[in-house]
Formats: sequence, C-alpha cells, structure tokens
Amino acid sequence: MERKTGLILALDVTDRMEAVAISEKVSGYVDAIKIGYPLVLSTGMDMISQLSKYAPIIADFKVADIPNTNRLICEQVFKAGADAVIVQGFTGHDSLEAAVKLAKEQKKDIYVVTEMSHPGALDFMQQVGEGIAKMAADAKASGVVAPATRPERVAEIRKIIGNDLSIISPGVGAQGGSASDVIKAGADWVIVGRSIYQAEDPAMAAKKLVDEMKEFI
Ligand code: NUP
Repeated sequence: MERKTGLILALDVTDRMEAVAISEKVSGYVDAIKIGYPLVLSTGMDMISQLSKYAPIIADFKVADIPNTNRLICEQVFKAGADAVIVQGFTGHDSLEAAVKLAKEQKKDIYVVTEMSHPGALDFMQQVGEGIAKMAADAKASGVVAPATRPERVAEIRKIIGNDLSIISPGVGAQGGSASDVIKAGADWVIVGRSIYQAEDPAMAAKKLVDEMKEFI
C-alpha cells in the first residue's frame, strides 16, 4: 500500500448507496478503505469490488482459525477484489503463516492484530501483544494493527517489528485517540471510521485529519 495521506477510512455503514457516496467524497483523502462485517454482511461480498475503484480495499474480517481455514477464507476475500486482509494473531504462528503464504503468492497484504484499541483489550490481549508483534515480523506479514488509543504501545510495537512492517492504527476520534500523536509514536496510517462517516461533511473531516498528520508523515 502506498502512503500518500496516511489515512484509511473505516467504512462501517450498512447501506450500499451510503457506502458508495462516502467513498466517492473521501477518495481523494484516503490511501485505502477498510470494510468489515457490518458493510459486507448487509450488502454482500460484491461491495468489495464496487468500492475498489475508489481506493485499495482492506478487508477487516479479523480471521482467526486453523491454518487451512485461514487460507480458504483469505483466498475468497482476495478473489472478491480485496488488496489486504486483517487477521488475528492470537491463533499462533501456523495460522498466520498460512495467510501470509497465500497473500505473498497473490501479491496481497496481511495485517495482524496485535492488541486491540478498546478498553477490554487490557483484559487479555495486551499481555500477548508484544509476542504477536514479534511473530508478525518473523512471519514477514505486511504489517500490524495497533491501538491509536495507546500511542505508547504503538511505540513499543514499532521497536519490536522494526521498519520492515507497517503499523495501521485504529482508535482515532470516536475512541479518543489523536491522529498526530499516534503517527508521532510510530504508526504509518491511522484508521478512522465514525469521525469521518458520521460527520456532516465527510470530505472535510478527512481533509482535517490529513492536514493534522501532514508534517509528521
Ligand atoms: O483494535 C482494533 N480497533 C478497532 O477499532 C482493531 C480494529 N480493526 N478496529 C476497527 O477500526 C473497528 O472495527 C472499526 O472498523 C475501526 C474504528 O472505527 P471508529 O472507532 O473510528 O469508528
């Protein structure tokens, strides 16, 4: 994925027309559009190819299964036109390696969730976040998903993975994180949903974020 603005739109709307309208409005400000279960379950898998004309598509299905099933799922998602898939890391190295192997064969990307951005991630996930980051680097994944709500953790994770992997970081705006703070801490992209798609003017909201990050990118 090429970094021009540092912004990824999380398009968690459930209406096809709205999804297309917002994508059209913000396409000049985003490097990718992340879609997940809310949009795909309500509109269908063909939403992926429909939106791919506006920006590369990251499919946030947080895939978390045995190696063979991970491979089968990623195969279908890439076939539908996605450029990248987000997988969970807690399933371990073999599940991750199966997804990465397939992605490399197809010149696609896998992003691995290390520690999630919501408060409940402290219950279990944070304890294993660093180990997952190391595993993602060993498996040569394209990058990791790390929390904009905790820039200090993003800085830790950056130390572990080095500069070969990217960090894409959700939690800006509605969840309380700051775009410029997390970019300064070492993230390559911020992932932003509600603050853009629920804004009165989504293009203006996206532009504001891009302007905020500009000097740190
Ligand atoms: O740790 C994570 N936190 C998170 O919010 C991992 C994610 N994939 N996400 C996703 O990022 C979440 O499912 C949503 O699609 C987006 C953040 O949206 P918002 O809080 O900006 O509306």
